[in-house]
Amino acid sequence: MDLLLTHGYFLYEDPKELQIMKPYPPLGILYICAYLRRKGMQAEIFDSTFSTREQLLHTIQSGPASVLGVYANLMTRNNVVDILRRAKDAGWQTIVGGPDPGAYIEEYLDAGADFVVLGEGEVTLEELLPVLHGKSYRPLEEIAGIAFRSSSGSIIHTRSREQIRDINSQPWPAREAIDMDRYVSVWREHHGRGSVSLITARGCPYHCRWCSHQVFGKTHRRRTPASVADELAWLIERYHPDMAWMADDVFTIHHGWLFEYAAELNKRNLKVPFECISRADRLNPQVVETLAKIGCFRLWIGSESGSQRILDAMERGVTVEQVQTAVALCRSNGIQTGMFVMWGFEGEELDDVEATIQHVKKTDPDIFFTTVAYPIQGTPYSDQVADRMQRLKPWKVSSDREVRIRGRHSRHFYGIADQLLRSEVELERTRRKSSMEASAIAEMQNKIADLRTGLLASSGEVEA
Ligand code: B12
Repeated sequence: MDLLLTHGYFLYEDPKELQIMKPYPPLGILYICAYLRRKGMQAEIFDSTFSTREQLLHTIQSGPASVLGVYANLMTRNNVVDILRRAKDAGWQTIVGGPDPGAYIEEYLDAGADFVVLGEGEVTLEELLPVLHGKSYRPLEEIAGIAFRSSSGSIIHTRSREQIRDINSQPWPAREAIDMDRYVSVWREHHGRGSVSLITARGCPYHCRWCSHQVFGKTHRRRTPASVADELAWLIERYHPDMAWMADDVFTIHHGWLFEYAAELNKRNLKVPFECISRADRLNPQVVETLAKIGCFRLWIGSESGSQRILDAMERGVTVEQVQTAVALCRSNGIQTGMFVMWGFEGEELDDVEATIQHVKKTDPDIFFTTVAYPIQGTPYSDQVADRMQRLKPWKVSSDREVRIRGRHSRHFYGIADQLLRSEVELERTRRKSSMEASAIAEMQNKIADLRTGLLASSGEVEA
């Protein structure tokens, strides 16, 4: 075997996901595997999602040792660090890639990675693996897109890896290398329908200050509508899913593409319900109507804040009104909406929190998720708060989420804001349905008044 690919995500160690049970395979390593196999290399995947840490370690330790490539994001970091260390101990050469390592080159090299791959992994591994297996004597310094330690211990960072120009020429993810049916059946078991994921583009050109552009920069490349339709048709034939998830950062980024894709699906009489993520400014009546026609049943929109001041500070490039209009458009086209809300971005004050509460109440999405902003290393937001940021645990055993930002409102404050938001939205929904007794409504109003008092009282609490 030339390369064993894995990732550090173990579903059975994730109590939150065990309740949600909506797993998808890691497309990045599946793409790499397919590419290397096409080039005649022996690449395999140990998909950790449904497996245990012990099973992975057993595979590593029982050898024979070769080259291990691990995908890491900020959440899987501590598992990945553990895997790298164990693999080194068992004699493997180790490579790490994905969105987290490029932002922490030195840390990953110190934690047991022989190489950090920056950007897309396909071509870099095609060039690196023959050197590691002694089949090529090309100097490592000549291989673009890697960082490693020289024999003197200094870190060598080679020139940037050029991005794959034509992503259509790439083979589809090597789903046959993993137990893909298990993903579909877990979905079906827990949600009554099986789901598959696919991706139509790489990279996002927007510049929201908190978002990581570590792998693809701010570029954007799309596959052809026909190629995506081919993959979808094959997925349906091979795995019989009941729905799909288009895993793009912004699915409706290119309207012309979407209309062509819709025509392609229509021509083939292909329709499978799907969900996707988009931005409010990339939605209009024709786009939403098209989405509905091709089977979109739920659209996720990053709404983030109801305060224009904060949206502008995030460089989100979207207005509060655009979000409200987009959600209403979806509703009138029978598409459910999910909204992401972010608390605690730089400069957020009580008025902004209140604006967000009023915004979500007014917009009334079918679902919304909230998070307290966290600085992903390498983002403008992270640079902005760097001198006030304190890691709560050592890097190796934490993620970029476990940090304190001096001067920001306390976690307690955002906890109350969150409860207030949920209570306000619930009351608003109840009122709309007019299904609740007046006494119950009064009780909810009292709870809201208490929460608002609590929010005000805690607004002076800041992180030390
Ligand atoms: C789909 C997705 C998810 C899915 C994951 C499902 C799955 N198993 O794939 C879900 C919804 C579950 C999810 C959750 C989260 N996600 Co997410 N997600 C994405 C998204 C939109 C697409 C991933 C994808 O398929 N990309 C396409 C492939 C081709 O790209 P790739 O994975 O980066 O792989 C390429 C390179 O990285 C490299 N590479 C990858 N692996 C390896 C391995 C080796 C050895 C080598 C050499 C190279 C290499 O080569 C690959 C091919 O070119 C990305 C954004 C993006 N566009 O990538 C965010 C992204 C990965 N997610 C992110 C985040 C923050 C999260 C969450 C923490 C969010 C949250 N608050 O809960 C969670 C973490 C979940 C977890 N426990 O791991 C961040 C990660 C930032 C970081 N620095 O770590 C990203 C980059 C979004 C962003 N721009 O901020 N996510």
